[in-house]
Amino acid sequence: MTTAPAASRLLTALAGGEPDSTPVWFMRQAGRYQPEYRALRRRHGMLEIANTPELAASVTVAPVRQYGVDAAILFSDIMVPLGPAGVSFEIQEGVGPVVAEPIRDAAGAARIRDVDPARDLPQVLEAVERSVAALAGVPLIGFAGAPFTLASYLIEGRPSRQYAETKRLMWADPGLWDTLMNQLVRVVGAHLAAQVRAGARALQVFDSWAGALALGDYEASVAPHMRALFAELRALSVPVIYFAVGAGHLASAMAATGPTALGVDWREPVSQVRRRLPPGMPVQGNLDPAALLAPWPDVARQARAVLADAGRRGFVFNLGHGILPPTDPAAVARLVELVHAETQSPGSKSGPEVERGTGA
Ligand code: 1CP
Repeated sequence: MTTAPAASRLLTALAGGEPDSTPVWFMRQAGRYQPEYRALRRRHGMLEIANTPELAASVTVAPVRQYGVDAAILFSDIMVPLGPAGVSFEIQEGVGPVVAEPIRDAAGAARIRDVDPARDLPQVLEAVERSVAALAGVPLIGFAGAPFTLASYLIEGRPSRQYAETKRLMWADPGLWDTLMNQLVRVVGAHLAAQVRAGARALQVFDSWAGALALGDYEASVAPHMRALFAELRALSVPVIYFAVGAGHLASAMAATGPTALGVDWREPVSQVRRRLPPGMPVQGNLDPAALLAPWPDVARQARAVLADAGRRGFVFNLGHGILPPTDPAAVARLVELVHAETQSPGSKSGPEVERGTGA
């Protein structure tokens, strides 16, 4: 690394500033809706792609080249660091992560070991390095699952709707819960720090399922661990986005744990969530992912409504959750163009074609 990275719309917005156009990227921007990804998946498993640096980097970088998004997100999964932590799992077709031996007791929690990413996850760090090199200044977002969301997979053993076992353990054995959460903070903290050292310039922590918790339970059993995690991440000096689904009731409690920015879903307008956040905290969101399945005039109308509501300062355009598999990639490209064109500041001369891939 010889030169300072170029200024970036994403980083400007995450610093609370007003970029030349609103930055846009999408959760799950690399995935099933892309014919190229589906073709690759016919030959390789999801985890095989994530664990093969050349493949992971090419899948990571593709949406920047194809759609002109302002950031890439590492192609991996929130479960990946749990492998070397001692958890045996697979990603089942049409299901998601399935854990061989769900954690229900102290012996189970004690199986979660520390992870040294340089030793245990070198292929992921190589994927980060290769992606960063190919991105030519466009920032790479590193990520991890938040301890609660990881704990939900570890305890339930698979995707869940009720999180009944997770809540049961949280209430029945607070000591065991804290032991497990502390250990997950260690694993996640080490994994995120290693991604930044390998070149990631922003981080997103996915607490996708935290919205299932009552506010009091979030504050008592999750927030202290998030505070510890974000305090540790501050030393990395990169912005950290904290995201959950269906978690409007948790917005101010989540913001108080110390992330740089909050990722919000589509259920509430950004302006309304902002009233519950510290003044100036950057926000990312929040077009309904299903909107991208609608005819273009509906996509455009809803995207414009998000932009008008959220404003330009400290705002990163995204969906409220991941891109849905039936989405047309052409609609994704068109949406990126719309966001850039509609938010272009009067003084900036370069259009979307010029900007594409430069990271400016
Ligand atoms: O075979 C496949 O292609 C399976 C689909 C898939 C993909 C493309 C899975 C299984 N994981 C991934 C990649 C992935 N996972 C990324 C890639 C980067 C990008 O966004 O482009 C990321 C960021 C994740 C993170 C992830 N995995 C989350 C957090 C984001 C979210 O969706 O809320 C979660 C909850 C998971 C678990 C997971 N992995 C896979 C699935 C289908 C799921 C969700 C299962 C469930 O409903 O609980």
